[in-house]
Amino acid sequence: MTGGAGFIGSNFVRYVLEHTEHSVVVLDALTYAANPASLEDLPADRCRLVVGNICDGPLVDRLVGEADVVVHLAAESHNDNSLADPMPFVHTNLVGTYTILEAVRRHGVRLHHVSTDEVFGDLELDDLARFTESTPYQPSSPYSATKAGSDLLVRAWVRSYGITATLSNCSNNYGPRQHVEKFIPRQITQVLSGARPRLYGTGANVRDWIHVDDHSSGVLAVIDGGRSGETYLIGADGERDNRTVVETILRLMDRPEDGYDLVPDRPGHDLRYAIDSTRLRTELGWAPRFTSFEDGLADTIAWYRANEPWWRAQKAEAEARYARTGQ
Ligand code: NAD
Ligand code: TDX
Repeated sequence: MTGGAGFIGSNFVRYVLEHTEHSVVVLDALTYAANPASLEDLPADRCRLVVGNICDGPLVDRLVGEADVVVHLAAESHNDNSLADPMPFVHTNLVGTYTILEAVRRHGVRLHHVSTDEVFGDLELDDLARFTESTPYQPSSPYSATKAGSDLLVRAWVRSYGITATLSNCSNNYGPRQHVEKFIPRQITQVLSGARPRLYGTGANVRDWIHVDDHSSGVLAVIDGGRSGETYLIGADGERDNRTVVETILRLMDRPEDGYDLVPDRPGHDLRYAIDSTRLRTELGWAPRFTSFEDGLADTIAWYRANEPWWRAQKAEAEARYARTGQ
């Protein structure tokens, strides 16, 4: 798999080792977003880390040739970074995915491509509509545009070259081991650092939250039962506006609910994401296990409280980047 030292990747590796008999080889470039500590305690006979870039054709070719299934998660993943400097997103998300596709084509190896609901653009705040597998692509940011492009490359390689590949598009993940640049861990670690949470704009934007372990079980369900060329949406009916999420974090951390700051909005900020996961549930029998967002959030807060050495070094660097835009 690719991207296994990042947030979802490292939780996915743990999920696979716990719930299956498989062994995993992780290809990861260890960018700023990775944390090798996320893999350190795993059994060496079942998880091997190869440090390298998914754009490195010969390396990717060798590793794909040794694999039964390739699960592709490596990406530049943060919208705010993509606004400041889009080039790494074009490189990793497009050229990197192309490099993986050419290797699975040569070796006839099955691919699962992990993607995001952001490829669909956004929904109106007062609309009841949700994204489905047939929603047209209309990405807003350099990040989501490059993820949309990567999905289209996968579909084209299935149709034109006959590779065997499935795709999944998931909503916003939360849980342990997420980089502190992202919304929920940023706010938790603000409070743990004695600072105030930072809410973009008015905090009215809505995200559809899913626990990262439920994303992992969804990906495994698609790998086990999904049909080649098909896309499956993964979501757990977790819609919340950002202000509600910040207030919940403050309450769970015994702080006043109004103890946050409003900061400049993200340019082009998508209003609302919402996933209709009927297909995954009915065709593949998947269901989320974390049905209470508050319980999952409380577990996540407890994890960051107990694991300060894991995140402390990233925090100053991430806040220095936000300071440049006043966010
Ligand atoms: P992340 O930023 O935490 O981790 C990305 C990992 O990929 C890092 O370990 C990084 O070192 C690695 N990587 C980056 N560029 C690389 C390259 N060129 N070669 C090799 N490795 C490279 O991201 P994440 O949040 O864990 O997201 C993982 C995947 O899931 C991405 O494809 C993302 O688009 C998708 N996704 C994320 C979410 C979410 O809420 N975080 C939701 C849906 C889909
Ligand atoms: O400090 C903040 N304050 C704030 O209000 C940050 C970092 C974010 N926000 C807002 C912006 C979004 O409306 O919170 C929401 C979530 O922000 P992010 O964590 O940056 O996530 P988002 O932009 O929604 O994208 C995430 O979900 C889909 C992941 O980062 C993507 O990789 C994934 O594809």
